[in-house]
Amino acid sequence: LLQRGLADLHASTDEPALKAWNTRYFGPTGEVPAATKKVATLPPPERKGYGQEANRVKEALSQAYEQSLATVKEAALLASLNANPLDVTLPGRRGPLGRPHIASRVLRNIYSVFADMGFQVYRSREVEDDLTNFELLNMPPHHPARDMWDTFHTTTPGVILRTHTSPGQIHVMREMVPNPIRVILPGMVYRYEQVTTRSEMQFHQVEGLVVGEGITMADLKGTITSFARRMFGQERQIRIRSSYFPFTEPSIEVDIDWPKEDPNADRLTKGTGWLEIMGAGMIHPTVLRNGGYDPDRVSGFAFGMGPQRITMLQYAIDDIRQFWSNDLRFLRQF
Ligand code: FA5
Repeated sequence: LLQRGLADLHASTDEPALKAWNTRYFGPTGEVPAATKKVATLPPPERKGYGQEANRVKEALSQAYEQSLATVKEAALLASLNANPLDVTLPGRRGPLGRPHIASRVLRNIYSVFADMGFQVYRSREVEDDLTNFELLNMPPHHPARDMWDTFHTTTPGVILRTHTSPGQIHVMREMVPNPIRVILPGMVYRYEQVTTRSEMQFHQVEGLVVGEGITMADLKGTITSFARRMFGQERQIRIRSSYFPFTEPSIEVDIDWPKEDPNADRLTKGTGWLEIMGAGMIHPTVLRNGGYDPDRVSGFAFGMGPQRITMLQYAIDDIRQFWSNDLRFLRQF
C-alpha cells in the first residue's frame, strides 16, 4: 500500500489531482481506513504488529501528501506571480480627496478677519435654557419680541434649542467679568420656521461681543466697516439703519451696498442696491447687569450675522437648502 500510494502521489502534479488522491486514500471509504479496519479480522497475536505497521504507513502517506500539497501550492503561486508581474515599488492609486465644506470655509474666513482685529473665538452651547436665550437678554416671558424667534422646545420644560447665538453673550460675560471682552461666538442656531429658498430651520450665526470702558457706537461702526471691506472688498459702503432688538439699545441693522445691476443681486437684495448682513447695537444696560457688569462703568456692543445668507450672495447660490443637502455636485464647486 505504501509503495502504491507514494507512486500515485508523485503522479499527481496539481492541486485537484492531489485532492482526489487524498479522497482515494484517506476519505471515509478510502484505502487507508480500510486497511486499518482489517486489524479486527486478524487473530489476536498478529494484531499488535499489524496495527503498528498500519500506523507507520498512514503517517508516511499523510506526511508525503502534506509535502506535495505545499510544493504544488508554492509552484502555483510562483507561476501566477510570473504571469502577472506586480511592481510593489509603484506609487499607489490616490483615493478621492475631500475638502472643507463651503460653510466651514466661510466661517474660517470670518474668524481670520476678526482674529486680525484681536477677537477670540468662544464656543457656546446649542441646547440652551429659556432663561439665557430670552429672559437674561431682556425678554421676560410673554414679551412680544419673543415672536421674532420661533423656537424648538424640548420635552424638558424650559430647555430649548438656541434660536440665535446671543445667549452666548451671557455665558461669556459671566465667565470674563470684570475683564474687558472682545470675542466672536460662531455656531449653529435653530428656528421652527418654514423652510424656503432663503430660510433654513438650522443655520450658522456669528455673534460678536465687545465690552469695556468707553466703548461707543463709533467702535461698532468701525469694526463692522473693517469686516465688510475685508470680506467683500475695499470699495464696499455700509449703511446703518435703525432697528429693534430687546437686548441692544440703540439697535441697528447693517447693509452693505450691492449693485442693482449685479446678476447675483436678485431676490436677496430686492433690487434696493443694499443687502442686510447683520443685526447689531449697543448692549442694553439690563443685559450688561445680567452678565455681571456695571453699566455705569462699562459699555459694549454686539452684533449677529448669518454667514449662509452672506455666502449665497458671494457665490450666487439661489437656494439655502443646498448647504445641508449633501449634494456632491453642489459641494464640489467650492
Ligand atoms: C438675531 O438673531 C439677533 N440675535 C442678532 C443680534 C445680535 C442683534 C446681537 C443685536 C445684537 P436675526 O433674527 O435678524 O437677529 O438674525 C440674524 C441673521 O441671521 C440675519 O441677518 C440673517 O443673516 C440670519 N438668518 C436669520 N434667519 C435665518 C434663516 N431662517 N436662515 C438663514 N439665515 C437666517
